[in-house]
Order: sequence, then C-alpha cells, then structure tokens
Amino acid sequence: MQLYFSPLACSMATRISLYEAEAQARYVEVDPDTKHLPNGDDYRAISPLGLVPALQLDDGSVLTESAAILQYVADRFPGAGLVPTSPLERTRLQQWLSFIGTELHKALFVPLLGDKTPPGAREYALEKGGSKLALLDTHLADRQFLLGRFSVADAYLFTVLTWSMATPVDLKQYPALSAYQVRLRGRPSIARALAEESLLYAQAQARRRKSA
Ligand SMILES: N[C@@H](CCC(=O)N[C@@H](CS)C(=O)NCC(=O)O)C(=O)O
Repeated sequence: MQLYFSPLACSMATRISLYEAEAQARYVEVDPDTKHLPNGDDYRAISPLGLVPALQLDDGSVLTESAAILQYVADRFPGAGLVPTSPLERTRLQQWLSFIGTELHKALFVPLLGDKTPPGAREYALEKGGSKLALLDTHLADRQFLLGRFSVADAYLFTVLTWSMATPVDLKQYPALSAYQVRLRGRPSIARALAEESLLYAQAQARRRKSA
C-alpha cells in the first residue's frame, strides 16, 4: 500500500498508525501548493480534491478521509490493537475520530492556519475552540489515552495538536492535554514520524523559498 502525504499534515496520523502496525508501505509526498508528486504527476488524478491523506491499496483502489483510512489500517493489522473490539468502544473511537476531524481539525485549526482566512474568522474559531480543548483536557485528566489504550484516534489527535505551535492555541492552558502531548511524543512510532516529517517539512519550505 502507498500513503500519499504532505509533511506534518493530517496524513501523519496514518503514518503513525502504519508504524504502530509495522506495516509495509510506501510514502509518496504531495506538494500541497502545486498538488504535484515527486515524479511530476498531478496528485488529483489519484485523489480529485488534492487533499491528503489518500491510501492506495495494492489492487490500485484508493481510500480517502482520515477517519476511514485510520480504521482501515487498524482493521487490516488487528494484531496492533489500534481499535477496540467491543461495539460500544468502537463507536466511542468513531466518536473521537469525528470530534477530532470536525471540531478540531476543520473548525479550529484550518481557520487558524489558513493564509486566506477572512477577517474575524480566526478569533471566532479560537473562541469556539476553547470549549473543545477544555473538554479534551477534562477527559484526559485521569487517562493516558482517549480510550483505554493507544488507538488511531490518539494518532490523529496528536497530529492535530502539533499544529498548535503555529497558531495562538496555547496548550499550556490545558495541563492534561499538554501532558498527553508530551507523553505521546515519546512513543516510538510518533517520535519517528515526527522527526521524519519535520525534516521533510523543512526541506519543502527550503524548496519553496528557493523557487519564490
Ligand atoms: N476530510 C479530510 C480532510 C483532509 C485535509 O484537509 N487535508 C489537508 C491536510 S491536513 C490538505 O490536504 N490540505 C491541502 C488543501 O487544502 O489544498 C480528511 O479527514 O482526511
């Protein structure tokens, strides 16, 4: 299988999950501005919206949407225990994946990170986002992970939280969430993904500066 990703984007959650599962996979970088692949092909021929992640399976079929891809990876490698087995806990996992994808990724971080965000939208997102971060902080006050053990939802939450450093979101206001971030950073799959993607991000930025 082949993961289409951009460095430090939400696709990093799938990379972390693939590392957790010790899965064999290829990683293909997508330029988020041009939508080009390293071989010059247009990524939109693979995934029409040009968004990462996309996971191409060995039969050529393509999966999109983080919540779906993450669960596919977890189901494909059940030995890694990346999703709960009971129906109720599996639904809780989906609850968290939806929460992270909608309330945090799209509603909070996209307006804060966007360079074309309309005036006032950043402040609105930041104000609305406070209660979402506070909810997570309360939930994590007496837990190591979102569920009883590490799951693909933690891979996604960790990825989204890394974006806070480029925004006015101050995680220090949320001690349990901050501690969670620090704790997860020490996990081998996460440390490896973060180091690799930080380097690729810096290289992509240098290429962008050179061509500007
Ligand atoms: N709903 C999609 C959203 C994916 C998404 O927004 N990806 C971002 C990176 S985190 C992207 O590719 N942005 C490039 C763009 O907006 O052109 C998912 O959950 O996978």
